[in-house]
Amino acid sequence: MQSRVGSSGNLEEGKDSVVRNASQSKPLSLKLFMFLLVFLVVGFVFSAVSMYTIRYFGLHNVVQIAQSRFQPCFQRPVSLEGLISPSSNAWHGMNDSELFWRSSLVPKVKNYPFKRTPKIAFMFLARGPLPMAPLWEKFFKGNEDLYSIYIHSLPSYKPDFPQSSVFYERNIPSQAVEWGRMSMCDAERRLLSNALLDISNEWFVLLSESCIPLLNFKIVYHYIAKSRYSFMGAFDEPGPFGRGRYHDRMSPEVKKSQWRKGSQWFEVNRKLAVDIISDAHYYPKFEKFCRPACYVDEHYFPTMLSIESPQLLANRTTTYVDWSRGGAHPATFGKADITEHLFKRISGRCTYNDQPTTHCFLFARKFSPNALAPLLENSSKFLGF
Ligand SMILES: *[C@@H]1O[C@H](CO)[C@@H](O)[C@H](O)[C@H]1NC(C)=O
Ligand SMILES: *[C@@H]1O[C@H](CO)[C@@H](O)[C@H](O)[C@H]1NC(C)=O
Ligand SMILES: CC(=O)N[C@H]1CO[C@H](CO)[C@@H](O)[C@@H]1O
Repeated sequence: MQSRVGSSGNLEEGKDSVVRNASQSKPLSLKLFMFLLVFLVVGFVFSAVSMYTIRYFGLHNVVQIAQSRFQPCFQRPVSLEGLISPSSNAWHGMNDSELFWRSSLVPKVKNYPFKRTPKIAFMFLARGPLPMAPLWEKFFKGNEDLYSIYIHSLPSYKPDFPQSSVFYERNIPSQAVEWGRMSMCDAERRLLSNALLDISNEWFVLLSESCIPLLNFKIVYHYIAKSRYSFMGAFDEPGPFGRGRYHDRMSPEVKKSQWRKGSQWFEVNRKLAVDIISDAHYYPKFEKFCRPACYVDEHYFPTMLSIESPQLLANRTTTYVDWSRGGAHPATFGKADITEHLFKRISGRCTYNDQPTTHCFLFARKFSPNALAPLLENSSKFLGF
């Protein structure tokens, strides 16, 4: 206490003495003038010498090195944190080439030096709003460490999810998409790339705005996490809508016997996601020769992955869709369709980890917005959550 009071008192005294000196005799200011003159001359000589040495001995390198040595003082120290903690906002400033390059980086050391809880990335490919959002909110509730969400919508669409929503700030930088064109695959790759930025995302599910979950989160998570295979639909279909869409000039990268077809709505693991976004071998062929009416989104990933990693594929999708009504588009389920009968009907015959099962589907489409209310009301009965 005392010393603090004392020192501030000294400062006050110093101020007083400066004021007094200013009005004192001339010899002192002459001395000061001489001192400044000497200082100026020394400074001039020094700068002349240093200019000379820089010009003739290239000493500017020394200056540069000295500068670069100082830089780390002004930057944040390197840490793992920035790489492993995902950003709460899915938006970023990277363009596609920067994003795809960044998300193709794969660690070579297999053991993580931190606790990594593998998550499912739910990737919504939508035009604009997500009419089924309240049902998804209910589905996700209580499983916060096990999922992440990404939305690709029309670039003009302005999302308006409230801050409390799981969809808040989950829109990624997006571009226009045309049905059945390469821009559709580009959007899917863009979603995968964004989801790959989060090192904890291990499985990647593509969904549309008309999709709903058919089971509760725990069952869905377990089903995907315990599967030996990724759920990419891939089959060889003779006839005009299968092999008929193959173009001879896609050879030798893709032979006719390697041509596959499958549902656009897939689930892939991290390895396959990286393979998809870093592919430069098959992409040009599909872009050039799979043109309408080829529907590239039904062929590119199934064909490419069937050639590269057939042993990793279940060759089926887990997203149910009803083609029984015929026509070019599948059936849409509305309010009147939301009955116990519908969900009993959604079963099939398939294999899970090489065992036959009737539990083939985790998601279903297409549901119209007016189906939301009866689904929400009866979700515990029909969907188990
Ligand atoms: C992304 O930005 C980089 C650097 O400005 C540029 O070289 C590259 O062509 C851009 N890529 C795209 C797809 O716009
Ligand atoms: C999927 O199909 C490929 C051939 O394209 C095959 O090698 C693979 O074993 C199939 N997967 C399963 C789970 O049967
Ligand atoms: C098909 C069905 O069971 N619908 C039910 C959904 O929930 C509402 C409200 O609880 C019931 O009135 C419906 O019968």
